[in-house]
Amino acid sequence: MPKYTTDVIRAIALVGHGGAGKTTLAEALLHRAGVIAARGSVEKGNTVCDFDAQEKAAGHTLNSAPTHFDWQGVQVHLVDTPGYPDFAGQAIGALAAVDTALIVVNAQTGIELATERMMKWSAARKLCRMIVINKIDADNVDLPALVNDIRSRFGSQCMLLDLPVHDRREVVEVLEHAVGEFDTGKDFESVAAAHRALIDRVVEEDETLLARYLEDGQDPSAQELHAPFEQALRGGHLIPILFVSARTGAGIAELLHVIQTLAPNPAEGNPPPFYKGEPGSAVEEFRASPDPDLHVLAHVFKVVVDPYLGKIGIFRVHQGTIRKDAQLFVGSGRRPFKVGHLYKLQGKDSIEVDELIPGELGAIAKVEEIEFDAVLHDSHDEDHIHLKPLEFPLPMQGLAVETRRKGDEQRLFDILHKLEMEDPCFIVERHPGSNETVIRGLGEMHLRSKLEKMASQYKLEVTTTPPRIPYRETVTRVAAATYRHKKQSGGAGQFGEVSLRVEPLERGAGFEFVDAVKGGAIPGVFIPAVEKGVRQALDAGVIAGQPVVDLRVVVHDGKHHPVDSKEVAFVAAGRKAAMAAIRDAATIVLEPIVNIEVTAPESAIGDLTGDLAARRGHITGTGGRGPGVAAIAGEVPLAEIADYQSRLKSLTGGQGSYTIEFSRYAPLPPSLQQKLVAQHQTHEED
Ligand SMILES: Nc1nc2c(ncn2[C@@H]2O[C@H](COP(=O)(O)OP(=O)(O)OP(=O)(O)O)[C@@H](O)[C@H]2O)c(=O)[nH]1
Ligand SMILES: [Mg+2]
Repeated sequence: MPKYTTDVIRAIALVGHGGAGKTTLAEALLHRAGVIAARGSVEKGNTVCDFDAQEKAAGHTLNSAPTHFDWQGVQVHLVDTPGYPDFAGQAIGALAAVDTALIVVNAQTGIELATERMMKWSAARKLCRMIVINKIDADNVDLPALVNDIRSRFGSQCMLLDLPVHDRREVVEVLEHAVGEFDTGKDFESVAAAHRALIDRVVEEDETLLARYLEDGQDPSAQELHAPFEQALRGGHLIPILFVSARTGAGIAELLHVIQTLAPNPAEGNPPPFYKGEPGSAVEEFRASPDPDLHVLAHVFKVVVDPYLGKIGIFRVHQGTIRKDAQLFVGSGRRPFKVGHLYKLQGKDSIEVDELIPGELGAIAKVEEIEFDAVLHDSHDEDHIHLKPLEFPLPMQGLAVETRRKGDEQRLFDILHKLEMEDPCFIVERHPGSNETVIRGLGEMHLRSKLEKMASQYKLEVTTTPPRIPYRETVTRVAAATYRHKKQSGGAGQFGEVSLRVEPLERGAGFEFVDAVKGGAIPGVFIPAVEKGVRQALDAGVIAGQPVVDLRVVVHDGKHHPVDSKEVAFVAAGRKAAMAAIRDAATIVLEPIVNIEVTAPESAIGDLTGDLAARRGHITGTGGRGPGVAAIAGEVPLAEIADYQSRLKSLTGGQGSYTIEFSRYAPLPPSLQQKLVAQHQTHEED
């Protein structure tokens, strides 16, 4: 096995909209690099990256898939990611594992939803970005118009690093090629002009170089340009645009050359945003250094639960060298685990290796403590290091699930728990009150893929129903109440009196409990009991049976009895006092509002906006998403879209799709609130 050093490592994620050709591009790169003898296709279901049965059936990527290959002395770790917004969790996770994001754009459809999102998300992670325009072989593509579009949308720092030539059958790199006998046709300006623009930009990063260049007009050497080029990438002052056809192979060798010579190695990218600090204490930035001889620091960016191999943690090494048989800790865990086998992944294949150096991506299996976002390390010095959390959309699309067979309940929980571990945008909620188990994801397709996986991989059949809407209650004015709990039954009595007041807090603030009792009116030992009672009242809800949020409860007075005061008495008094105050505090019901993004044929947009308006929604934007396809963005109450999938299907002839994410809680209109309150009262009386 060849020995590598970190400077030859390149870690790259292929990101971008669904159908842009990321998986096909990965296939072309792996083929060109000699990893696979023949190129598979998404249509045939035989690509390296879409190896999962569900992906093959769906014809698109559902999970991120790490691969690796060697090219002219560099080792490239390439992660293919899904483009569909339903599976965004996997794409966002991969951003934590690379230095470079290749944002793949479909030449036929231009800038799409995920193009914009990935440009934004990868910038937020300070990744070096390159835009790869794929499908240049296709008919009716207008590449200059697309480049203009990209530059006007993302800025003039998006610059041509290569150009399609000879009828788009080939591509020529313009940093190294100053001039040349290339026929750029009517598509683009000359190679010379693109070359000049690029050099002008790169030399700006280095004052000495710039001064010399201005004076003698000579191009700096490739070697001299390297460092300023990396600096421009790191700073986001340069976002190269490249052209490829994953189908014909045009531009693939040039892309590999760019990866080899210009994509940053782990030391040249922006350092990963690590923090150090014990829970609850101040945190400070921590600089991991891609040095193979330091302590180990690796970050788990993906977890897979395999029916045979158990839990597989897929990680990137940021510092130190992980060796087979080493002892590693997970986060602040006290007990180390032994690295029995160490792997590099190649789609579905795990290739056993002896060590992984900084910059590399790898995997370990059968370690139960490993979880998504965990930091692996080999010394207690690094117990409290974590990576700046990735920002994931908050899943809101819900389904209540129940097993078909009685007795399968425990299995259901176990399986849901496994699915939850694998996907940061999939969550499972248990509602003890209603005994409901609700799964939440980003869209209907997302949840359907989980149900399919439960059926095929785990052989568990479930029935689904729309879940209850997670309403909340909140107070809108200050109100106070006193409650005395007194019981005299036979022997020892119970006595406790609580005076408290409730105060509204801003939306999202949650719950604050303040003990303002003076002079021991309620002895300190009973304050936790009062808080317990208050929390019981808040959890159970007061006017509509929904949890009460965004309020401060200040306990300011009370009474106790030297003999009869007991914990139970103060729990009861706290609960009842809180309920009384909340009843008096002009309490309202809040409902969840979600951001919705609908993609559908242009012809259906009018109907869809009308339909959303009728659902109390409001549209924040509409826009083109490629030929004949449009997108609508807006906000809508979650309660109004329980049946949206079937409506969308009928309005678009099955051509539409949508995703939702949590936006905020907002007051329920009074008439709807009355209905909910009345329902709750009848329920209480039953
Ligand atoms: N004409 C042409 N078609 C291509 C090219 N690359 C990919 N395709 C086709 O585009 C479709 C989508 O390709 P994929 O590779 O699955 O796209 P993806 O970006 O991985 O899509 P997701 O996994 O859904 O995010 C497939 O039908 C490919 O055959 C190309 O360079 N030219
Ligand atoms: Mg794909």
